[in-house]
Amino acid sequence: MKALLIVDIQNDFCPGGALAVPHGDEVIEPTNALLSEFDCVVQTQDWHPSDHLSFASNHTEKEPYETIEMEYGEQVLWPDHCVQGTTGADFHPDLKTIPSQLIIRKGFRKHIDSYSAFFENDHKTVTGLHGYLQARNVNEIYITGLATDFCVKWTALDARKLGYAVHVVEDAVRGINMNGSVDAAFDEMKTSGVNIVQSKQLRG
Ligand code: VGL
Ligand code: ZN
Repeated sequence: MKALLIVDIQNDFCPGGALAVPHGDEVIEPTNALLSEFDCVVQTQDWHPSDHLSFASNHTEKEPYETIEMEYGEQVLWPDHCVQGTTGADFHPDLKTIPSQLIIRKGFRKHIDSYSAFFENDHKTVTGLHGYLQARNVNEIYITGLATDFCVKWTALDARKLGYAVHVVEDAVRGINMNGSVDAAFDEMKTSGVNIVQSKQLRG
């Protein structure tokens, strides 16, 4: 059984948002077009408390995009984004969310960021998604959404580690791109066995 996993298509990651991914809204149309091809559709939602420690504003003398050491390793500091209950955290209004069967919220623990849909950034704390997918006999995952070089990449790598067949839909993802991080993300994903596909190949 295959699943479509739609990562973080939220206002704050789209143009005009607090952590806008360049051309982030371009992932919406190809994602919507794929919905009818899947019997299992899951979305993720970045969902931070306002005192989240991934926000530069919650550290003294730190600017967005600087890094700090957290207990689990290096952490990029971000502009405040996807704060629980705000419009920025809402899904983009053009994304068709009605077919989604499960919404996984992540990043809600103050002390730990969560890029992957499976594990938080300590690579230990689980989101529950793996249990859900196992219970539904999913063994193959197609990923769309934002951002290629953070949440999409970590979701794809963890899915491979957990044994899923993983496809990233290239025309339905966009990246933040810090120092070539989008190209590096595609390299890392391919090396781990992620298959790169185009949405038109999947539309029946
Ligand atoms: C993301 C940075 C911080 C993402 C989430 O969705 O890729 N990136 N929070
Ligand atoms: Zn975040």
